[in-house]
Amino acid sequence: MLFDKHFTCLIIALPLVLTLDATCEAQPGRPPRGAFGGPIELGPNDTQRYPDPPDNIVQERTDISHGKLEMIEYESKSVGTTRKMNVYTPPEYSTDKKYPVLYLLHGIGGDETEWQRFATPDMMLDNLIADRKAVPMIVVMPNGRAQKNDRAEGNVFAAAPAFEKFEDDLLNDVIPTIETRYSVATDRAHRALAGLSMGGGQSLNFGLKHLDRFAWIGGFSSAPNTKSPDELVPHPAETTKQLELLWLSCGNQDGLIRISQRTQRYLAEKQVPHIWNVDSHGHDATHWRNNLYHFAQLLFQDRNDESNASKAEK
Ligand code: FER
Repeated sequence: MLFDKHFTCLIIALPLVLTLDATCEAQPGRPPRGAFGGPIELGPNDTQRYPDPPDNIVQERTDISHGKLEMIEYESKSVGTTRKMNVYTPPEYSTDKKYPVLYLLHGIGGDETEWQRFATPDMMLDNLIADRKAVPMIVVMPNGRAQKNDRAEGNVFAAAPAFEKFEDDLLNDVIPTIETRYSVATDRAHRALAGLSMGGGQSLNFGLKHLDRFAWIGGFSSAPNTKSPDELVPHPAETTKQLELLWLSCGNQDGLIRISQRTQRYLAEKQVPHIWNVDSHGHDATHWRNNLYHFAQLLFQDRNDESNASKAEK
C-alpha cells in the first residue's frame, strides 16, 4: 500500500499540529482540536478529579513578591550546539537554600518558550507560592527537540526522533547545567519531570525509565511518542516503591486521549498509584495550564500528606 496507516495519520494531523502554537481556539475551516488524533471513547473512570481553576491563577498580582524568568544558554555535548532554556527562580531565591526543580517539557510545535506562552508558569508559581499552595521551586523549560536546528519549523513531525534523543541532553547536559548554576537539591526526591503532549510522552518515557533521577512525574495529554505501558512500567512493584507522584491527565475532547487511557488502564490493573484527571478540554493550553496548576501543588510535598498519596488511585 502506498499510504500506510501512520502516513495517512500524519497527513491528517499535520495541518492541525502546525496551528497548535498559534491559538487554542478552533479556526474557521479547520476541525476543532478535539478532532485531532482519533475517536474518543470514555470509560467510567475517565472523570475529572481536580476542578477547573479560575483564570486568575495566572494573573499578575502587585501585592506579592515575584520570581525571575531568564533565558539561559548552555553548551550541549549531546547535540553539539549551544542551546537555550527558560528558567524560573522563585521569589527571594537565595543561594543559602537548596531548591527542588521541575523540568517542564513542551509539545511538537513548541520550543523553550512554549510553556511561557501557554501558561505563564512564572505568574502561576508566584501566586501559588505566595498563597503557600506550592513550595518554592525552580522551573526549567528546555527545548526538547534535541537536534542542531531545534526551531519548530517546516514539518514538525519530522523532528519526532529528536524528541527521543532529548533523553541524553536532559540527563547529561540540561540537569548538570542547572545543578552547577543554581542552588538546587540534587537528589531524586527533589527532581520532577512533566510535560505536555510530546513533552508528556517524553516525561513518562524518560521519567519512568530513570526513577533513580526523578520521583515526581507528570504527563498532560501525552502524545503517541509515549512507550507502551509494559515498556514504561515493566516492574510495577518496583515503580510503586520509588514513585512519589505519577500524574496523568487529558481532556475528554482530546483525540489523543486513547494514549493516556492505555497507560492509565495498565497502571490501574497493576495497582501502581497515580492520579488520572480527565477534564472537559481538548488538546489545548487551558488543559495544560489547569493541570500544571494542580500538579505543582502536589510537588515536593510529604508523601503521607493527604493532598498527595491518598488522592492517588489504585
Ligand atoms: C502524533 C500526533 C500528535 C504524534 C505526535 C503528536 C509523534 C504530538 C502533538 C503535540 O505535541 O502537541 O501522531 O506522533
